[in-house]
Amino acid sequence: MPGHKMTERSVAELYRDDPERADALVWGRRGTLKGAALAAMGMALGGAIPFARNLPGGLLPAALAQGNAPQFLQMEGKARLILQGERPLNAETPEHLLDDDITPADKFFIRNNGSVPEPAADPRAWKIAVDGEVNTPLELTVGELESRFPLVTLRLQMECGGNGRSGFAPQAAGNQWGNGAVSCAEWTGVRLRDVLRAAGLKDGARFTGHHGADSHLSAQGPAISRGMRIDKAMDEDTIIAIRMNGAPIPQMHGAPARLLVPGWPGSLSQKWFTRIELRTTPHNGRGMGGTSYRVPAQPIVPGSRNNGADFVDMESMPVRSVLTSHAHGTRLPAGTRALDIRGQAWAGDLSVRAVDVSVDFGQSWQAMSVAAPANRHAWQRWTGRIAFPSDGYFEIWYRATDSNGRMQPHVAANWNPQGYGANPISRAAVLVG
Ligand SMILES: Nc1nc2c(c(=O)[nH]1)N[C@H]1C(S)=C(S)[C@@H](COP(=O)(O)O)O[C@H]1N2
Ligand SMILES: [Mo]
Repeated sequence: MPGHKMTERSVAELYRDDPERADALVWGRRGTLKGAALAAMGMALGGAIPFARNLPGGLLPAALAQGNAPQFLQMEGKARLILQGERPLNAETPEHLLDDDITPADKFFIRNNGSVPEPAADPRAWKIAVDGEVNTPLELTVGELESRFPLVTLRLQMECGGNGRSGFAPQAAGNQWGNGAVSCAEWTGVRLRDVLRAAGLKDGARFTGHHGADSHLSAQGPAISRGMRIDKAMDEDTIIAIRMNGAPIPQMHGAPARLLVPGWPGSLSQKWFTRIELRTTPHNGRGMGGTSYRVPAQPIVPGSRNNGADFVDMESMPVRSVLTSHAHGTRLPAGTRALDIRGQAWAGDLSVRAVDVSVDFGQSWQAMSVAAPANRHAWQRWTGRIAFPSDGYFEIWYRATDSNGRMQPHVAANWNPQGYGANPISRAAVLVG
């Protein structure tokens, strides 16, 4: 291998400047890390690698696998979210800020497809129309919704369909989300099914189409307009929300009313909600069809072109976990041998059966305790204690398993052009000493 020609210093520098090239040089073609190269990698990481013997061949240590330094959102009422884009405004919550069981407004990720509308002058007079395949089309104000239908309060996870997209190789189009395009707030509102029943569903009402008040930046027309199968619309946890965490919904998150469709792609949870149509055929709004919020029914060649004709709509989101007690890149005092860690896990319409953690590059796994959800569609708290045999560089690998037994895979699977459904095992680098 070429390592013997390099000084340790140069390898460390190469890792800083061009980690992928450094990795290729260090690992060579044989994929075993030895001698000078191992020492060099340790130096780049800031400590020895006690479990180096388990490091899978060619795997770039998580501490070195970072892209460009992130930019942060600076906005009144918002935490230091990772900025994904300014026009339209998109920002993701760093994993370690997702530690609350109920996501506070300041830590709630932002996903816009267009402009953010001006606040309504009179929120209670905001109108929502129900039309299409119904016996009695309705137009209800937010005030009428509140007085006519029972109010429910639920903790509901909402996750962008593209959460985890940065896990795809080659890179898929769109915001390069890590794991932080997710939230679990406490929402108050009325069940969508109560409102639909009040309008009276005709037999032909098989699908919904959702509309909001925002417009697209590049062209005329709506920012996004998606729809779903009627079963999900009639699920008892699908609501028209009018309060978030006991307060009016912040303007950024869809005031004065938004749909909340937990467990399915966040794009269904229409903000600034103005109208729902009942349809005999799938909705054809912006964000429907082709490769939008759709995944291959049969795997396609990663990086290939595809018009999505054979794709299927993404429905229940795949299982995922976040580590919230310690940020990636945490440095712990020398001599630290035990660490209490925790996080959240969720699985679309399913629940989470297990969360397992490895600190030896996947050689051994340890079960964490997983709490029951506060209600269906709430995320679940996991906790546990891990041990370090010595000082050095470690990676905490964390992996959740859903109630059907499916677990997060080692690498993002089922590549698709717009990058939906990536839920690989996550790795957080920790340096002890
Ligand atoms: N009207 C409207 N609703 C919308 C969107 C939008 O751009 N406009 N974005 C959708 C997407 S893709 C997601 S993931 C969620 C994000 O909600 P948040 O910004 O409150 O986090 O809202 C959904 N609802
Ligand atoms: Mo989204």
